[in-house]
Amino acid sequence: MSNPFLSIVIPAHNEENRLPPSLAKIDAFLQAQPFEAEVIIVENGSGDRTYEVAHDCARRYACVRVLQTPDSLRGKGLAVKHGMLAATGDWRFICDADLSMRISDLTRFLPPESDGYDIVIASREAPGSENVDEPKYRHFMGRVANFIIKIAAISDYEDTQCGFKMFSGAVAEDLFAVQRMRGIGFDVELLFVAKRRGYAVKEVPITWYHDPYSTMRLWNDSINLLRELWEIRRNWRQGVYG
Ligand SMILES: Nc1nc2c(ncn2[C@@H]2O[C@H](COP(=O)(O)OP(=O)(O)O)[C@@H](O)[C@H]2O)c(=O)[nH]1
Ligand SMILES: [Mg+2]
Repeated sequence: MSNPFLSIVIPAHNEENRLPPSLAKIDAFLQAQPFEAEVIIVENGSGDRTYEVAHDCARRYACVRVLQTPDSLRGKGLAVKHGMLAATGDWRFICDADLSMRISDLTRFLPPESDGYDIVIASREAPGSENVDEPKYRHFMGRVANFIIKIAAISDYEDTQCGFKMFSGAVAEDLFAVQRMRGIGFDVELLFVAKRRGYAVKEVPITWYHDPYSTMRLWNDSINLLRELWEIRRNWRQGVYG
């Protein structure tokens, strides 16, 4: 297959249970679309059979392939960068393994809806969005994180952290080449650099179905996010992003 229209990049860490049902939904959706697509699973740092399960899925679905980051250290940012730069689609979509939005909503991130935009991000806070089954404490933590992100790095968005983001191929090549953050600060970093580059970003309100299983480590990931926010500012001052 040469240069598909769409690449879906799925970061996967300890996802042996959630990957198979999500890939079944994604494959069924893609089968019904008029365009070519590839799905790239990027695993790292798992303590379970995620990598083997991903390969089982790749054998079942022709559009799926599996990558691992070189040093097998964990990190969502590391995995997404690896997958996005390996992808060749005209449009490239980051997609959490739990698929906590309706797969049919994917068309809202593609032309004609994305016409005139370089990046289309899902938002759980924009008018028209909905949170299904999200516990109050999780929502509160998300709001605190957003408050800190606004002060420290970028104040344009109510939700930088949602795991569904579309990039045009050219913009993905540009942004992911300079992305440095290995953890969950990578979304902020991408949007921070995108703003400085003048890329046009669209927010799409989505219905979010909360999945109680989480690969996040509350304390570690929060501390890492703070550190990465600081690193983003330092990198910018030092001209790292060009
Ligand atoms: N490759 C990789 N993926 C990760 C890592 N941490 C989280 N992810 C993926 O990031 C996505 C979001 O994680 P999830 O546990 O759903 O986060 P939550 O929705 O915020 O609770 C999932 O696809 C995870 O497998 C990591 O260290 N490496
Ligand atoms: Mg999730």
